[in-house]
Formats: sequence, C-alpha cells, structure tokens
Amino acid sequence: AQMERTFIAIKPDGVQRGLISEIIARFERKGFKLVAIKLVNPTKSFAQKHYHDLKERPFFDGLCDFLSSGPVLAMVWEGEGVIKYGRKLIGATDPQKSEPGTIRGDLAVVVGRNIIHGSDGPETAKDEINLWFKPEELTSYTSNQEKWVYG
Ligand code: YYY
Ligand code: MG
Repeated sequence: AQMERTFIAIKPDGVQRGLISEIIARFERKGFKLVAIKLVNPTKSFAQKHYHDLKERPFFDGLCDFLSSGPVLAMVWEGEGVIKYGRKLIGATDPQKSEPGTIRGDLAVVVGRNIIHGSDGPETAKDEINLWFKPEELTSYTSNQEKWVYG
C-alpha cells in the first residue's frame, strides 16, 4: 500500500456546530487511520501562514480572522490515497456546489462557513502537517484492521 498522510482540520464553525464526531466518523469508517489530533486556538498570524497561498485573494483577511476566531480541531489522517480521497469526502469548496453525500454537501451551506479544511496535494500536506504538528505529536502504529481494509 502507498501510505500517505494528509492534514485535515475542522474549522471553528464545525467545532461550534457539534460536528466533530460526525466528521471524524466519516474518515474512520472509510478505513483511514488517525495518527494525530488536537484542539487548538490558532492566532491570526498562524492562520495567515496556513492560508499563505491565498494572501492576494479578497477574502483572505476575513478567512484568517475566522480561522483564528475559535477552536480548530487539527488532525492528521493516514491511508492509501488519503490526500485525494480526503478531498472527495470533503466535497467542493463552495457547499452550494458540493455533492450530497460529501461533508460540505451534507453539512454546510456557504463557502465562508464550509466547516472543514483538507490538504490539496502531497506538497501542501507535508507543509501543513509540519506547520500544525511537532514531529513527536505524530503517532505511528499498526491498526488492527489494516489487514481487513487493505487485504
Ligand atoms: O481547499 P478549499 O478549502 O476547498 O478551498 P481554497 O480555495 O483553498 O480556499 C480556502 C478557504 O477560503 C475555503 O475553504 C473557504 C474560503 N473561501 C472563501 O471564503 N471564498 C471563496 N470565494 C473561496 C474560498
Ligand atoms: Mg485549499
């Protein structure tokens, strides 16, 4: 199996709306493995680092204010194809365009409150994991179900 890791975060709206367990359940039931998790209050400058690729966009400031407005549940999930498939589970950026069955499609309505973040590729996954987590916060273990998920 080509194991990869991705950074997934439940934003303040998802935390405040009580959607943590619902969202974790979707990744967990799929067969992906949770390797790191913590509830954090990012500062605005930390949010700006996280979203640095978007600094020229008109919504950048509001986005960073929002991300730093409350607790964020930061996670690292591991599995074969988890970067790309995690984005599929999440759905399109604008919940008006996300398919039903996806996290944003089922649980969010507007782009500015789309409840969840997921890395968009291998490079950003690596950068975001390093930004949000110290190496010692990442676990490494064999899940008992691995042989049943991967054969
Ligand atoms: O990766 P993803 O979260 O799906 O979208 P990005 O294009 O990286 O934008 C990050 C974040 O910015 C998005 O989740 C909501 C917000 N945003 C917005 O408020 N308005 C837009 N027109 C586009 C994005
Ligand atoms: Mg993005």
